[in-house]
Amino acid sequence: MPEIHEARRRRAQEKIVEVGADAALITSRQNITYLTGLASSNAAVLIPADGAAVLATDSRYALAAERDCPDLELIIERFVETRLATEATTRGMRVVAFEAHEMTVQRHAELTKTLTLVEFGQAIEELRVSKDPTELELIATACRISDQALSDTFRLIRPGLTERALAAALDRRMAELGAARPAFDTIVASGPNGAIPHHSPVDRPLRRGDLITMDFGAMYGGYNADMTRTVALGEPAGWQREIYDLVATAQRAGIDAARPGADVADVDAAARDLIRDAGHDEHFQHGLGHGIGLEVHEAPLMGYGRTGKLGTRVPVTVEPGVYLPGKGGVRIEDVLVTGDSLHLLTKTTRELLVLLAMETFTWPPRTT
Ligand SMILES: [Mn+2]
Repeated sequence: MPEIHEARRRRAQEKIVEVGADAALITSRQNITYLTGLASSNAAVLIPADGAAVLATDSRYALAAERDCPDLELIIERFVETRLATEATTRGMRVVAFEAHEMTVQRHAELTKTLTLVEFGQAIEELRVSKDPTELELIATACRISDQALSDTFRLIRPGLTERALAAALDRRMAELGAARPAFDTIVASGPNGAIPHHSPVDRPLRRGDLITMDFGAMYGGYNADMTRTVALGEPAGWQREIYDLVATAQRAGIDAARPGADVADVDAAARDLIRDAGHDEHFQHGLGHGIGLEVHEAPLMGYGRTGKLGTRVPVTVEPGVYLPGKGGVRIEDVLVTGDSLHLLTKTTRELLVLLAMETFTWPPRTT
């Protein structure tokens, strides 16, 4: 929808004027998608402070660019940045704002041969924080696919199934339900592996008595979901139920605190203080959550030491965990959208699911 992207570029132009540049050279892949509609692994866009934008991408994306960005001046060229630097000079733009966090030292050196570069900061990322209805609908769809894939995969969970097979089953189900791809490498962490927050699935077979943490999400229409559930395989031990209930209570407190106007450090504290008061301070060391959209992790980041207040229509995750080295762990994560009322996009129950499948599963299935 070109008019949406044009409106976004107009807001970007206000930021370009603010930093005193003649133009901005946008090189972040997600920012290019946000401002033009094009998803390309090799593109850059030159946005003048005043006037029409110029999009450069290579021939592999020419047809997609003509289709998705009919309103833009298009340059098909492999060396997108140097070409746009030349275009800027030719058109009398000398001072160009650039994205330092999306630029190598080498490319920067090349561009400064012809341009005066000034830092644009994360101006476009700031525009992206609060989502429009189209974006919220895409994120909601990505979350619906994730919820459904999890619910369809529960029945597979039984002793003998490996972490890797369970992760593959989740990924496959998300694809069948319409996901473009998993938003990130799916985490399945069982038993003692659950103590590693970002464990990569291995060939460990699930065992009765395990807690199993699944952290995954679908990507849909360029937008991401990110959710985590921890389930028990067989009746949980006392310590397992205890940390589960603690994390669930902390997560609820974090969700309730994530309101427009709230300081991100206070949202983090709402959950973290409960975990600390239960004696598990050292067992929860990562941030409470993050914004989500075109990127899985984007502004605002919610953790201690982070600053800023939540706005409205901001999708954020809330994902406290407790990790006991050598024993296991629990994490529960949802996506909510800030607003006047509670608006959770991931809806799978947060009660502890106790899976009682008693037969052993062989993977891959035996062929006879
Ligand atoms: Mn997350």
